[in-house]
Amino acid sequence: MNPFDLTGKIAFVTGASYGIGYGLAKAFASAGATIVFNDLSQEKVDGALEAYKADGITAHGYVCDVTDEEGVNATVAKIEKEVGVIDILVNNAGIIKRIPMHEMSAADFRQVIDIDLNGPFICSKAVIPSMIKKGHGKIINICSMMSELGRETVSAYAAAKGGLKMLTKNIASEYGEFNIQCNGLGPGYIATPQTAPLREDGHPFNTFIIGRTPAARWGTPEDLQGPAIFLASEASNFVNGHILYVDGGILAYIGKQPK
Ligand code: NAP
Ligand code: GCO
Repeated sequence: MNPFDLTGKIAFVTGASYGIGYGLAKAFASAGATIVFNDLSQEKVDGALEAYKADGITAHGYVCDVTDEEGVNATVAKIEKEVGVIDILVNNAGIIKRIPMHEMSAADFRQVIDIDLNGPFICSKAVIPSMIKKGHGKIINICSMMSELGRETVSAYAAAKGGLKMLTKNIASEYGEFNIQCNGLGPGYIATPQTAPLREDGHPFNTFIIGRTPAARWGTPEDLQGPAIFLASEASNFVNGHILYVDGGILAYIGKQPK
């Protein structure tokens, strides 16, 4: 028996048209799972369906905003009717706004919290009843270095990702008895569209992160695939409320000493 096998499982990865979510969905598909994802526009969903098809994956895409509770509930009901009950939920959809806090509007702060923290609450709440009925479930919340650390200009994002760490622990605490495991995956700095502005040629942050990462490189979505399969599979059935950091060693490292 291969404990990492996802054959027969239905994985719903939010915001998985590209970036980390797309990478995780590909990994789950390679382990045998059926892939379901959502995005904000039909255009993005259609584009992603083509990309999945080109990668040999028959995915199921839905237009849904993770902050819209009615829309999420309707989408989960549609998925259950059209594909089947969700076994694995990955709360991946997220945004960041890099604005000095004293210049950030309350509306901007609220929007980040809404998508990055309220969204995972809404999506988890939508899938848990069927997971309880089915007798098992996996919820994986995509946390961040900012679940543990702060930095200039990302106050809303850090507050959301810190909250997501505790929401992860609380879901684990409240639903562990139903054989539902809720864990976090905490990527370090990963090369995706979200971090593209930080990786522009000569951007000081690019040099900073490479010096702050023992692996001395940016991560890729592929670096997250193995850890995500572990958290989505039977191999992690007694792992609950844990944040698995996949950061190349950032959280262990004080930073490269000046030469
Ligand atoms: P990304 O490239 O910006 O992709 C984010 C995805 O989420 C996009 O598909 C986006 O769709 C979708 N999305 C945004 N708001 C949504 C909403 N309200 N409803 C549904 N979908 C929505 O980001 P990423 O780098 O792949 O990051 C994915 C997750 O990993 C995020 O939670 C991020 O905070 C986290 N993370 C990223 C890094 C990193 O270094 N990249 C590190 C740690 C954690 P649209 O394109 O339609 O907007
Ligand atoms: C930033 C980056 C980070 C990454 C990630 C690190 O501006 O600091 O966007 O926040 O997205 O969350 O784990």
